[in-house]
Amino acid sequence: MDADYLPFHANPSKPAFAPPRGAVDAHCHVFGPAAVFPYAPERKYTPCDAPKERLFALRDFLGFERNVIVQASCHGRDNRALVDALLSVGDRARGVAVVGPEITDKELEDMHGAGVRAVRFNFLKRLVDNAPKDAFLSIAARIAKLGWHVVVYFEAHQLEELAPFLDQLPTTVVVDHMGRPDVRSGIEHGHFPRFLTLLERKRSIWTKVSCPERLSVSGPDYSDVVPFARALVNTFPDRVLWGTDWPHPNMKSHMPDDGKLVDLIPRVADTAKKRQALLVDNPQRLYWA
Ligand code: 0GY
Repeated sequence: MDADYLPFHANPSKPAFAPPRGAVDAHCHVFGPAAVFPYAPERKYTPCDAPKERLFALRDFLGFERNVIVQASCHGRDNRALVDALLSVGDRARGVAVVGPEITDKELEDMHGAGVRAVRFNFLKRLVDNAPKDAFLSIAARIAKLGWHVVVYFEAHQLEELAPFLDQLPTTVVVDHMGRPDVRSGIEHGHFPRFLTLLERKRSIWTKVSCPERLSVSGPDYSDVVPFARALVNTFPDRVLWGTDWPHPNMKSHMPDDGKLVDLIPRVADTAKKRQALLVDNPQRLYWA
């Protein structure tokens, strides 16, 4: 593990909010254990091991029933830890893989059998050396045939440049962490209005109202992030997902208490109907239909 890497919270609090039956944590990761599933040579960080057993124990403790596990950059294109976690819980998890153009149709079909339903294209320069759009488009055309979708991770300032690429994707597209707005700008200024316009314009684009701990400037009650998530939940109630982002790689300021993250949900989705869509019906439709 890197010297400055913060491990996940050892004793998160029990949330006061009880998620509805069938609730899905739609953004989380498994890391290693490195002795079994080594980290990728090209990785930009070396995390603390965060094995599947810890993830599934957290799922139960927080009151969730299912997970969508997202391949993170520290495992590169080696999806073995992800697939192993998926196979060990059957229908209770789905996966988002990272693949390159070298992937064979047989490998994609095997991943589908394990529960993978999407690929992730990561555009964060601090996480990946390159993000080849042409290769991504050819991968998207192939995975579309399996009924999969695309998850994209970028920062708010990259949206303008990426919009034509997003327009070319033939599948549903899920944008990680609300497109990473700069919360100091407020919801009516900066890049966030452009993101809202994109979702208005394209019904195939969804987003995760996740990662207040990464976006907040005000600190661990995350009040400054709530208006962004509320705006998305209220405007696009059938195209939003929620996730813990456990084990929260690359946090520098603090490590969030996962129970407190769950307790933010009623502030973001203020009716039972909105919470049912956010936590159960939307992920069910996208990952389990
Ligand atoms: C996240 C966020 C981060 C890391 C990754 O693939 C990754 O390594 O996604 C980050 O550092 O912002 O969603 O886990």
